Amino acid sequence: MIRPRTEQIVTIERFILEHQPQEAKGDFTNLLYDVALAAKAIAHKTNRAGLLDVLGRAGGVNVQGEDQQKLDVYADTIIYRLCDHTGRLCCMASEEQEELVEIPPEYAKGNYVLVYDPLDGSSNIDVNVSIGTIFAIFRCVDWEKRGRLQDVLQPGRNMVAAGYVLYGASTMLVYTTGAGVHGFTLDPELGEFLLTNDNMRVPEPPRYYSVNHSYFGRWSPGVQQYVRWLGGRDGNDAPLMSQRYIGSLVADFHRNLLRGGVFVYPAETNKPQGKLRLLYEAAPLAFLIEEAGGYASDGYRSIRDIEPLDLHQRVPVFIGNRQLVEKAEEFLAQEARVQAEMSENEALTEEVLSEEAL
Ligand code: AHM
Ligand code: MG
Repeated sequence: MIRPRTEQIVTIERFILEHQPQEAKGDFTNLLYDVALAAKAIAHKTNRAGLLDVLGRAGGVNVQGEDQQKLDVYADTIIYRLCDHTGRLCCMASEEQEELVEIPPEYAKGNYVLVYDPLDGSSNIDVNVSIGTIFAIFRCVDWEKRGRLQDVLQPGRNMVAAGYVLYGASTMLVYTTGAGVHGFTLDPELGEFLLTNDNMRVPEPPRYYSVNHSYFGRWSPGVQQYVRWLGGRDGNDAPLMSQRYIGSLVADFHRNLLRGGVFVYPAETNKPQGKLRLLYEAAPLAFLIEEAGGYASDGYRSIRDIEPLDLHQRVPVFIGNRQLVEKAEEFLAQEARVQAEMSENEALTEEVLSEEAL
């Protein structure tokens, strides 16, 4: 096997160290290593999922009312265990845990906060389709009273780092600390993440749009029109794109980041806030896409500006190349204008009718 010369090999440790802010004390850098270590442990387990008989349901149901898979439980536990006693964090929040994840008081000494979706796309585990971990780091809001819910319920704009791990044909860790987006691939022989994608930018022209078309009938007219536009069926100013949807957010996002495109999970009649979670899924990916030159919106405003009110809050998501996401905002603004006009007309008609009845 031909290996690059040693001086060309950049490990994730070396990269993080060389790119840490000058004032960094090391806690933040080490926290990223901890996450990378958890990612290796999860990758090891997912690669052997069938062999180790860890497939199938664990029997529990998570706070979203969905069945938990054994690997979800493993991923959730390993991230907690690798990060709870290091003294770098004051609390955590996980998509798999209903409440704020507290850290034993003797270790809750750090000023950082970790939020994570331990294993996203878990319904794909049984069918051997790529899955992922999503994470983000905040600073606590008040050093004196750190470890409270307020530390977690911060807008994505306050994140100091965000990233994901994709367990696919190879395992990749992609992260940002606000200075570009960088991707590392796990070398299984070395057991180390090596820099493979430095300073990733979402390319133009975009190649793919990703949406679950089977929900078409549950979308608002504005979203329906937008998705028709994406597919070139409404107007002729959309870039020529293919439709691709894996149903694993990290995998769909990663492909679109590399090839250009937009991922859409809008509000539906039966899910008014869509499906994806603001804290563990949408906001971290929004940070990454902005750092890569793209944009993420709930259809009306940047996802990074939304203040979470609840740990498990959901949000409609439009994320990808900026002009494609801004086009969604245009369609939804137009829809809002039409609705406002209709309600105004209805009010006028009612007024006229009631005057006539007098
Ligand atoms: P999960 O957090 O329960 O794994 O669900 C999130 C997943 C995302 O990875 C994916 O984008 C979405 O659900 C797919 O949902 P759907 O099957 O409704 O299209
Ligand atoms: Mg998830």
